[in-house]
Amino acid sequence: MIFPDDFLWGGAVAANQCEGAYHEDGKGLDIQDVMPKGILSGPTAEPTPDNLKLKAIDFYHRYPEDIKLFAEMGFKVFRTSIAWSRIYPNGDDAEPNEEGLAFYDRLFDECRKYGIEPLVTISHYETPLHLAKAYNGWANHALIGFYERYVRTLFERYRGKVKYWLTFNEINSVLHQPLLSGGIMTPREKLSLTDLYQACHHEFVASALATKLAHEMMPEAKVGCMILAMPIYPLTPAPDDMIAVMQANHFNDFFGDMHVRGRYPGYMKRYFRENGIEIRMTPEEELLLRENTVDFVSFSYYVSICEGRGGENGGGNILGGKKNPYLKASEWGWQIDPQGLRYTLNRFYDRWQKPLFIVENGLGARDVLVDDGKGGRTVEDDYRIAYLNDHLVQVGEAIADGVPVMGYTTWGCIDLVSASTAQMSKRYGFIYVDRNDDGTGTLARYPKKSFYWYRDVIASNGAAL
Ligand code: BGP
Repeated sequence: MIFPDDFLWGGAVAANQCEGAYHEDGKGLDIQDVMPKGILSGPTAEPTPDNLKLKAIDFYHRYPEDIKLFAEMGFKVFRTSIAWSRIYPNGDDAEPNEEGLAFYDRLFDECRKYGIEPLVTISHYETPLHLAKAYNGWANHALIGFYERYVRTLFERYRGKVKYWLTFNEINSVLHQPLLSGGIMTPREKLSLTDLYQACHHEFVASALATKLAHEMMPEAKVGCMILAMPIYPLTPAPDDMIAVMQANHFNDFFGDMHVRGRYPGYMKRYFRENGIEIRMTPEEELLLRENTVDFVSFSYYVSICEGRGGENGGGNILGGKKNPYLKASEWGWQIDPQGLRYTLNRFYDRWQKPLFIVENGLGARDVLVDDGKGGRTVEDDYRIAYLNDHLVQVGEAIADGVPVMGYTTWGCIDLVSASTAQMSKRYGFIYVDRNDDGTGTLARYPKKSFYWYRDVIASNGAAL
């Protein structure tokens, strides 16, 4: 496998799933602090002790140890998010919280100490709770202004330290998980299609504003959108099924089209027309979208699904999907399809002609800690090595196909709290964290077998695959 010399190998996490310290140093509450069951339940009135994210893996205090381990693996890049409510505790405050800003200074400095480039998600499923409660999150136009103030603060503070920025994690998920993704308190079934697409519009405008500001304030910055990607295959060769696939793709491609082409595509205008959806937008917003398109497209990749008549539900991730009889699935029913990653890279590059960055990929599994025979403990996670190896081989194929791939960050490079289940037992890491679903555990870190495998892959720039 031949990877470019400057290929950005690394790993990814999100603040709410690893930091903990949910009300330290002036942090306000965010929606995750009241979502103890992940996407499986609605918000609680206030943080409850069963919410593992309140402490998570205590990355807030243990980050020097963790970054050191990432450096041992040879990471070139580390993707994390900034918790919005550490910077603006309520989201609509007039002044930022200095202690929150100082934390990320320390974190980015620690990365830079080892030559690790930070890749920052500005908003990763962690809308400040006050913005959710008082404004109904991204359903409200006012969020654009609060987000703008927040990103301006970030860019002023971290220019020179952070070059790569992502505006919204898995932006297309807002259609499916409005609370998790957009801080929208109104339950999904009570939201009209107009409400949902209006929220998308607000995020598009905010994303374009962030891109504009980044380019003005940090000439060397690269800004990307971030999409939950999944190839969709027809259940049969029936032309009807192929059209169903095309239409299903539109609902995800729409988000990339808005960021790369900067205008509403014809297929969405038709959908809006036929479903009585009317988006309020100003000519200034339309111009902003057109003039501030992204530098690269990033995406998460875990599964592929099927579309068409019949079929059985249950093959997808948080977006849902139909089963593919040719694929095996993880314990949580997420279908495993390494070739789908090559296909996705090719399809996205054909469509957008922008550099691509795989910022999430990995296998959630129940790991078992065992003696390593040398007095320590480890996890023999050959299944994870196989998953990642198979996917990276397909990344290599896509690069050979001529697709410019900037880098690859495995999801949950250290075990963290799962977004969908809100539990620890769905683990992705190269590093095991001793914490259990009931909250017990020492929080000690143990490199797994995959830790050494990834170290060799990076050291050989992919030749070891
Ligand atoms: C993506 C999210 C992540 C992450 C990952 C794995 O949707 O961007 O935050 O958690 O999926 O999902 P899970 O934790 O549900 O297995």
